This record gives sequence, structure tokens and C-alpha cells, in this order.
Amino acid sequence: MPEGTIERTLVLVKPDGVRRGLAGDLLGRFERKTLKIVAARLLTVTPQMAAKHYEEHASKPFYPGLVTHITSGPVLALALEGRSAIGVVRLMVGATNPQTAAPGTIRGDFGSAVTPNLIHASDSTASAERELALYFGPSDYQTYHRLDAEFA
Ligand code: IDP
Ligand code: MG
Repeated sequence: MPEGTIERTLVLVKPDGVRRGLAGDLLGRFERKTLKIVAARLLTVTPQMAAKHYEEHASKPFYPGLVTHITSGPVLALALEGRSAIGVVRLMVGATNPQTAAPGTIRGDFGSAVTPNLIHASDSTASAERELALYFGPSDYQTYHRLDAEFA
């Protein structure tokens, strides 16, 4: 089986996750999986950023509620790096609707509503590149070795 290439992906602990005090637990799951934090920021998403972030959903009925939610308080933005990180993180996050997300996934274990579903994760290489650039500039990324990761 191929090992997978090293990728970077964007994760946001959404305002509901931060307000519920779950930011540390959720970050810990990714760290334990050997994903490396290469950038991190606590910020409140502006309406302009939200429009760019969720542009693919602009015509959907849930879009106004989505923008209201994502701008409603601070998010923890993370750039995570690891082998096949984009797909691995999506698996850990689980299905969009927490009511049908598998137990063991973040949404399956902690969520109950669809718009405040705790967490965002990039869904493709193109999305990851585009979304990371919304939250981080080149100088925000850190280089270091993880002691427990074979790629470190
Ligand atoms: P994803 O976050 O699993 O990638 P997307 O389809 O990209 O899901 O939707 C973006 C976000 O919009 C979801 O995480 C959720 O917060 C919200 N959302 C998606 N579908 C619905 C819906 O049917 N009702 C309400 N909110 C939704
Ligand atoms: Mg999505």
C-alpha cells in the first residue's frame, strides 16, 4: 500500500466547538494521530472571509445561517500536516450531519446539529490550498520535528 504524500489541510474548530470548550480535545485528537500543527490562530471570521470561505455554498438555503454561525465567535484555525492529511482529517471529522456521523468521528462523538457541527476540514487539495491562504500567510508556518512521527 502506498504511504501517501505529505499534505497540508485547514481545520477550523467552529465557534460552537470553541464555546463548548472542546478546542483542546479536538486538537489533541489530531496531534495523537501524528498530524503536525504547522500554523495556528484564534480569530473571529469576518463576513468577508466567510463569503470567500463558503463561496461554493452561496446559493444554498442554509448559507445565511452558516455565515451567521461561523462569524458568531472565535474559531481555532489550524494548518495540519501529515501523510494524506486531507483525507485522514476528513475521516476523523465524519459526515456533515452529526446525527448520522459514525461514532468515533468528531461529529459523531460530540455533535447533534448540522450548522453548528463543531469543525471544518478541507475536502481536496485545491480546497486546502485556497482555504489555507484565507487564514495563513507564508510567515505563519513553522518548521520543526515531531518526535513520534516517522515523517518528521
Ligand atoms: P462539510 O463541512 O462536511 O464539508 P459542506 O457540505 O461543505 O459540509 O457544508 C459546509 C457547512 O455548511 C457544514 O459543515 C454545515 O455547517 C453547513 N451545512 C451543510 N449542509 C447543511 C444543511 O443541510 N443544513 C444546515 N447546515 C448545513
Ligand atoms: Mg465542505
